[in-house]
Amino acid sequence: MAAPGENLRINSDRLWDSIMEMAKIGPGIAGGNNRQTLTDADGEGRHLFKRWCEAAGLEMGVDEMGTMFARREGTEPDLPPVYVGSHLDTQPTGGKYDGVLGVLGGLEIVRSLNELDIKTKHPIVVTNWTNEEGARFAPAMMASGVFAGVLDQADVYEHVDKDGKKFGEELERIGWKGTEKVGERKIHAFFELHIEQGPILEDEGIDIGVVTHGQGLKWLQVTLTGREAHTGSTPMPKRRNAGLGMARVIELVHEIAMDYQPDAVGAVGHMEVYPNSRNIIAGRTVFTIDIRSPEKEVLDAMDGRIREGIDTICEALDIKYQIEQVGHFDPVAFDPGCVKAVRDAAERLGYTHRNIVSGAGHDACWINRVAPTAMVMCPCVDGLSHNEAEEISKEWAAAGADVLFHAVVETAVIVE
Ligand code: HGY
Ligand code: MN
Ligand code: MN
Repeated sequence: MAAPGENLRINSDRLWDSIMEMAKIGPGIAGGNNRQTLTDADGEGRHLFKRWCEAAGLEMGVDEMGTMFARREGTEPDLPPVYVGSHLDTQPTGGKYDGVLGVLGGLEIVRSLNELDIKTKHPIVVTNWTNEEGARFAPAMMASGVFAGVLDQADVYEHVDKDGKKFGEELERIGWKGTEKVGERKIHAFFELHIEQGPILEDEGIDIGVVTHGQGLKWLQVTLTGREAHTGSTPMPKRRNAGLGMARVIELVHEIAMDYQPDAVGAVGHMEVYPNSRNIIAGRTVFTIDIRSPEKEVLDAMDGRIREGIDTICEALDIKYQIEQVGHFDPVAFDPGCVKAVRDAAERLGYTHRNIVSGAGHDACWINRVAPTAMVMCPCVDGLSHNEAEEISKEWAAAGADVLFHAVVETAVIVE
């Protein structure tokens, strides 16, 4: 006799169609998406998600960070719900699946439960966390960070994008600032389905990543100040070249990350040069260093060495520097019970699986601080993400959503 729900499967066509429908909102220039947080496109995507949730009989709540919580009632409404979700905002040159798979995978679970007329003891809440990417407004995982009590809401409301627009004002402008206090919801467990955003699962031909840990991250925003001068008539020894300083720091970050292989990573993805004129030596550069490691000691060691190196580089070039930490979380270990539910589901469903450490940050990394949390990963083509060419197969999406389905309903407890 099969255990309750043993043969549950999501409807993979419906999931895929929903992902493709969402992908039409905030199209990129190369087949992916540019649906950055709190833009009109983000607002449009939120409305579509809300319509779908209401069509599935869910009750929508929105908190003061704009995070969306779509609730399916349980037979015991007073029990804390099982939350399942991710984010709908994308990078400026993002893919169709990063975050979206996790939100719509959660919605697909509800749609399937409705279709099968299955009830669960605990309510289930499908979640869209605001500003996971941190591309338009730093830091990443912003709303989940406020929910977990590690970021201050009033502070992040004042964070500005490159055009000087404030987060709090943009949230009001798109009409998605809710009234619910952030972080008051009680979470029985949280599950997040996400593409791996790396090459391991595809290279090894494995369907499911059972995410045991998430690596730690630091974002250091550096401002170098030299002196603007003529690129033609200024003798080399008299230059205070902030552009050269940035180039040397970028090389330094790479070299230091290479010292801690195979796991540490480091790069500079955000760079601004002022005045950015062909024949003016850069007087000021602003850029963000992104370093990560599964080991806190390594992350701290890289941080320290980079700061020392910046001091040496600036001394030699006679330029000034400021360093501001604009993002940080230590490596996380996900809840063993939830991780087991994911692993058992993959096993039961006959999917190949392996333990994996998440290279990317996710909302689950913060929610893990306030509730038992785990993640399910599926492969992506060439391990590529944060690139409009990001691609997955329908089968990978279905396998991930099936495993998510089982882990969620097992935790929410099916009512016979
Ligand atoms: O930066 C990250 O790891 C995530 O994609 N926001
Ligand atoms: Mn993501
Ligand atoms: Mn991302």
